[in-house]
Amino acid sequence: MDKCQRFRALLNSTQAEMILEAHNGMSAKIVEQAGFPAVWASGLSISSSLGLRDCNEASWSQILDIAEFINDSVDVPVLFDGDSGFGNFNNVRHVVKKLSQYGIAGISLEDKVYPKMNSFIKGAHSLVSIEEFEGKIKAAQDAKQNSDFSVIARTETLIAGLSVDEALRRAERYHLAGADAIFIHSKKSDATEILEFAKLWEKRCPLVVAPTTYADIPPETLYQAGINVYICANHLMRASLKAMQLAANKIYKARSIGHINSDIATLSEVFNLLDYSELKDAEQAYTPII
Ligand code: SPV
Ligand code: MG
Repeated sequence: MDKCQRFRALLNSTQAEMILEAHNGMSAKIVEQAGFPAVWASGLSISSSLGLRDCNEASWSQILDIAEFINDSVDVPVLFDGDSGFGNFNNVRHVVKKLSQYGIAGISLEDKVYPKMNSFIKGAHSLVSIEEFEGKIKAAQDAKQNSDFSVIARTETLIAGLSVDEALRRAERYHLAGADAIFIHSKKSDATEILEFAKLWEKRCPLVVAPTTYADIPPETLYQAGINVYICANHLMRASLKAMQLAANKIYKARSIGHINSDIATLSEVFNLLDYSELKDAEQAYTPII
């Protein structure tokens, strides 16, 4: 099965599949080695690691370059966070064509205006019309170069402060427009509105969530409610931020790197992760002995 087919199988899995964020090739390898079945190429995490804010400050091609590194680093499928599509339907089809040429397994597109703002930033989160977003879903489906590439429609209805009924109305239209799954997002600290949505959705198609703010809910409870994919959306970026701050402060304070080794990865660990031994083998195979 290729990566697109494997991701499709995850969407239809008989358990809640947890997938974890990566923001570069190294973090993607860490996700894969930990055992996760897929990588979430998070817009927030990629932007943050570039030193930029999650409001389309980075261009679509800068984000795509990173996604290509992520995808090349792992054998597991990558789900790309396509924000609101980086413009109109035409930008969507351009991006989807590139993603599917790279072998990326799918895109999540959200129904917010462009430029978008991260869902957890207080303030207005304006949605585009249902008709405009239906056009983006259709454009994505028509542009994909692999028939198993997944197009996930993410509704930000609840983020925008609207009702579960409105979220269902939008999700139903997106489903009919050809979305392979619905990503329902919430910023509440409990899962009540997500569970209500899932119950009323009645498994019309797979559901995806990112329970960043209602993190205590067990994946099994979500699965029982009809949710198939559980995205841990930003946790390696946040782990690295803390680890890097601790190391930087410790080194600065001590004016020395002598005592920091037990807090950080060894160089051997770096070389193992990046498989330097393969290069040695390749050298032997490809370098002529003169
Ligand atoms: C991301 O990881 O960029 C997401 C998820 O879109 S969230 O930040 O929760 O909106
Ligand atoms: Mg995002």
